[in-house]
Amino acid sequence: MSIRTQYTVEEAKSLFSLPFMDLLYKSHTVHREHFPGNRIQASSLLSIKTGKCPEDCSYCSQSSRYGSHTSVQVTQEEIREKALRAKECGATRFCMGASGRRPDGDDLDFVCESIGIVKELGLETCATLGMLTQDEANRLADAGLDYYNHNVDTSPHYYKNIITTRTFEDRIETIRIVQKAGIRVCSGGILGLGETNDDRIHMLTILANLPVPPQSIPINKLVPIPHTPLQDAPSIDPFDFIRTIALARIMMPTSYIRLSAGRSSMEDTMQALCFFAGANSIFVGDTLLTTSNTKIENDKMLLTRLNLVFEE
Ligand code: SAM
Ligand code: DTB
Ligand code: SF4
Repeated sequence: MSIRTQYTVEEAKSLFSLPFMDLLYKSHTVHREHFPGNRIQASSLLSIKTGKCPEDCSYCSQSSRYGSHTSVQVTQEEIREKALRAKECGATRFCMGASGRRPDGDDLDFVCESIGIVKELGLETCATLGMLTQDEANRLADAGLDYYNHNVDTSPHYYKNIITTRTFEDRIETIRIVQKAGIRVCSGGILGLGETNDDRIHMLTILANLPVPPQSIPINKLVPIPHTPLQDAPSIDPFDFIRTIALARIMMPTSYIRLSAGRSSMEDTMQALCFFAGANSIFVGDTLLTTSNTKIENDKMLLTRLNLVFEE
């Protein structure tokens, strides 16, 4: 079956504004054509270098502009322990995140070695380290990195309201570099930054129209962080959030859609609707990068109540 991935923004808008039930019926049907039902992939996160970031991303706890003045680095022993714990929680992928515009100093050597440690435990690896040169991406590929996370976050038009120290184009360029190195891409966005539905639709259309769409698409709900410019951002309408997931599923039918940050502030019923709309991945574990995640006991209970199982 040929899979359609080229969409105009106008086509995406008409999908997004279908009657809610029609949109979910369509997205769930597309989901079942490409994935088995009732299965959720789980990933786990660890911040390997936290804080003191020179970038000004308005949502982030780690920017030095909003008070993060110290940098903390984990050891490889801690990485091994956290990866083992992630596996116990049902994760099949372990994502190592670092603050910063791009890797510096010994960062890349450290990550390349850590990839080996995590893979030895039988987990897939993901890293999110900011911008990369082609040489750095090639080194990560040689070390066996499975996925690289690099979010576009929002629409090109709205991007400059959220981050001024880099551009939307910079993000796309790094995605291109990662793909050229043969690493699978994880790229999505954050909802609740004050953007409109048109911004959300535009962001997804750009991702879907990439020469190869990201294999993994995280949809984050903003976790408001005190002292950042977005600390009081109004929370997004839940139905618009669900519509955005459904649109991502329809336009990127073979990608995993991850219901990412922000699950702690969602009712179980809201999460269930997101899964019905096409989300088939979550982050498990006590913490995301710097903030709390849902408790694994609660996630397991939710899966049981919905007869969902973790993908192995
Ligand atoms: N420093 C690297 C970079 O910016 O590419 C990697 C780490 S960065 C924290 C990874 C992603 O986490 C960001 O691109 C953003 O999409 C997401 N994120 C950060 N803070 C968030 C928050 N408060 N709420 C929701 N998502 C957030
Ligand atoms: C993604 O899209 N979300 C994750 C991961 N990729 C790196 C990060 C969420 C961070 C939430 C805020 C925090 O814990 O600092
Ligand atoms: Fe730095 Fe990444 Fe946070 Fe932006 S999102 S401030 S680049 S750690």
